[in-house]
Amino acid sequence: MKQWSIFGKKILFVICFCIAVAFSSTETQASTAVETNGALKVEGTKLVSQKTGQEVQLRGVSTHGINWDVGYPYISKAAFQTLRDDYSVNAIRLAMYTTEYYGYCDKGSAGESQATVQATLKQRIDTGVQAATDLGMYVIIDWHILNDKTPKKYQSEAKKFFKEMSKKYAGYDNVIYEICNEPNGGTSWSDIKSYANTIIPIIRANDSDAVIIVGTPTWSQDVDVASQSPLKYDNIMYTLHFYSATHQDSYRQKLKTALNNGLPVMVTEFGVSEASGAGSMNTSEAKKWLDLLDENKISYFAWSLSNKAETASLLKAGTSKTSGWSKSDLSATGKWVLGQYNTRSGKKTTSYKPAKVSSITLKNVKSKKVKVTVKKVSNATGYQIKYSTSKKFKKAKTVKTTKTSYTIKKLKKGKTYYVKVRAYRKMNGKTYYGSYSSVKKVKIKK
Ligand code: IDC
Repeated sequence: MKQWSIFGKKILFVICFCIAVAFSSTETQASTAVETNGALKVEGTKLVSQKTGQEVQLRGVSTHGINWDVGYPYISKAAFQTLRDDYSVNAIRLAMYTTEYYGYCDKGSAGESQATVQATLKQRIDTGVQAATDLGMYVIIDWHILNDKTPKKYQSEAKKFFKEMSKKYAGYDNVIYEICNEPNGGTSWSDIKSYANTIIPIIRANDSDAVIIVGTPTWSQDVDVASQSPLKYDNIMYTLHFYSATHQDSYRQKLKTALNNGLPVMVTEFGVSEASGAGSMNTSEAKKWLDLLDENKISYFAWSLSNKAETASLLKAGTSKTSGWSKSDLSATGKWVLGQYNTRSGKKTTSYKPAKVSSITLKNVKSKKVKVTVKKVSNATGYQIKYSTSKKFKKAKTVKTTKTSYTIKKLKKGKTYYVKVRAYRKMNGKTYYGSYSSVKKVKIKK
């Protein structure tokens, strides 16, 4: 018998093991963007998979500056996975400011040495690259120049930085280098070209075929200018940035000119706000932009994954969640942009949240009880009843029931109770709540 039971345990183990393998393999069948496409290359104006030869379009999210606390808390596998699984995001851009906010080249008011600031920033980049890699997402390392205006200003730091990065990530199929976010302040295309012609060979020496993104004059708007005199390297794309409440038809015209001239473009940053990141949203113009980009299979990245109180942020101002955001954790911009991502990538958005309870009735029955009857909500697993002697539900009690009627006991005679009910639904181990019914009251007379 003993022998048998050991044997039995072994069989059980084998069965469990097989089930585990079966499950893990079904999980990996839904393959990630990087599993499907591998390394990328540029062909004509398109981004293409080196593996399949198919055109690839990235729908990405840019971090805010990874230099400070409205940016770096979201560099994690959990955050990126939420974006990937719930909002159809297949790429991340890690925006590292060179001057603002403890910049890589100008630490500003940071109390640490410049070398410490740099080490911290490189550590954050590595966390981001590893998380994206684990999740099969593409990832841009962005040298986020802005107040420094011309990439020439910190060219020697950029040389060192990209040498180190390209050496470290040479074997990664998913890493993309963006060498200068937004040249501005009158920086000419020929200045940018001279910088690019310095940095690109440094990256190429370590990583011969990585895709490299080059900024264009006037805050990366002048792709038309770049298209008249492109760089002489393969696998290069040029940046166009837009903020739809500011940049509209005339800027789309610049894109059309650039494409007509054969320039490969990537929108590594866009917003539905004004160019300042604040102000009003303009979703009808944003829709025109995304339609044009989708038509041309141009990749785009939304600015920014942050809870900073500004229109451009994808998260609700001040939300403390650093991953697992449901729609209610997103800002108006986040809801619109990530909703577009889901729709445009063909993802069906299923809302597990049950409907609001439309009505309830209360009846005081003998022995200080109240019978609560709830109008049935389809798909609800059950109902949560909340009651209190305070109108504001102070010190409220809650009970759950899977039935549409429930009797609350042990109430206090002579008191008035306020009651509201919401439906809940259990899906994949999570509980989703609907909205509460309106409040009803009942006096305990018997
Ligand atoms: C903005 C941030 C904002 C920050 C500001 C200055 O959203 O919180 O205070 O930078 O550092 C860009 C830039 C990007 C800007 C963004 C919105 O690449 O750094 O971020 N924007 O102004 N180009 C056009 C708009």
